[in-house]
Amino acid sequence: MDTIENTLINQFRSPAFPGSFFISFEGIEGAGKSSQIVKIKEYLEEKNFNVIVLREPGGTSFGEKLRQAILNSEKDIHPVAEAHLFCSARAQLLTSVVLKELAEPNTVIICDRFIDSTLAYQGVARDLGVDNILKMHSIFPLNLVPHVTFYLRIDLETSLERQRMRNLPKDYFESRDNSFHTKLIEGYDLASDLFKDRIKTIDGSKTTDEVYLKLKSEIDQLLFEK
Ligand code: T5A
Repeated sequence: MDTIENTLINQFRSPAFPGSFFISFEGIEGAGKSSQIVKIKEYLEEKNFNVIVLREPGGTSFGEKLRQAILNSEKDIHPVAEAHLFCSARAQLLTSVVLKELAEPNTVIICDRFIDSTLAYQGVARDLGVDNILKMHSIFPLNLVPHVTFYLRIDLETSLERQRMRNLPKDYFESRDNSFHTKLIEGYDLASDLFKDRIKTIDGSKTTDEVYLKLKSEIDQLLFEK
């Protein structure tokens, strides 16, 4: 169907560097992204890839400053300002790191969060609308998306339980109420539906080892079986 989202989605593409891959991990707080990224990095290094792990917002000194400004903010930031801050950090990361590193052969960039976080957090949970977030990403370099995205899906109870166990102070987004986090899951489900070919949904509520095995098999298909 020719919806506004479909028209906008046609503008997105993955960077074209044969032999190098750009992978992102997504999910709500406590989904297990950072834990799995450590293991996948090790696995890919054993396979002789040059692996670079980045996080969003961050990965450049400019992006890290924006990260501090957003996540430590004690006052509400207007959602439009929030979305533009994340896009600014992303544009900088794409041009000054991602595109340069992917030009090197045999490189895998693993990014902890990317465009789908903005779709879920600002587009849906902060009510800006998915089509507005897609429009913001419709020009270069923001129209570049990963080759594959692993969405580690957990429910709200699992997220809250893992945060309780970790017992760390809550940041700008973690301190929001349960309805915000429920909308995040809706946002991620919507993004997965819009970008069916790119986003692979993995059950993040399984044990760390079970999630890792599933990811490894998806990565083997992407990198070694084509
Ligand atoms: N944001 C970001 C936006 O709003 N818009 C955007 O465009 C972008 C890019 C970033 C924040 O910014 C927002 C989203 C975020 O709120 P962050 O610090 O990067 O902040 O936050 P998170 O990515 O959410 O970090 P977390 O550490 O909370 O989540 P992870 O990385 O998914 O989870 P992880 O691996 O650290 O695990 C959490 C805990 O659970 C345990 C771990 O041991 C750990 O204690 N765990 C498991 N326990 C049982 N079974 C498993 N399978 C487990 N996997 C992990």
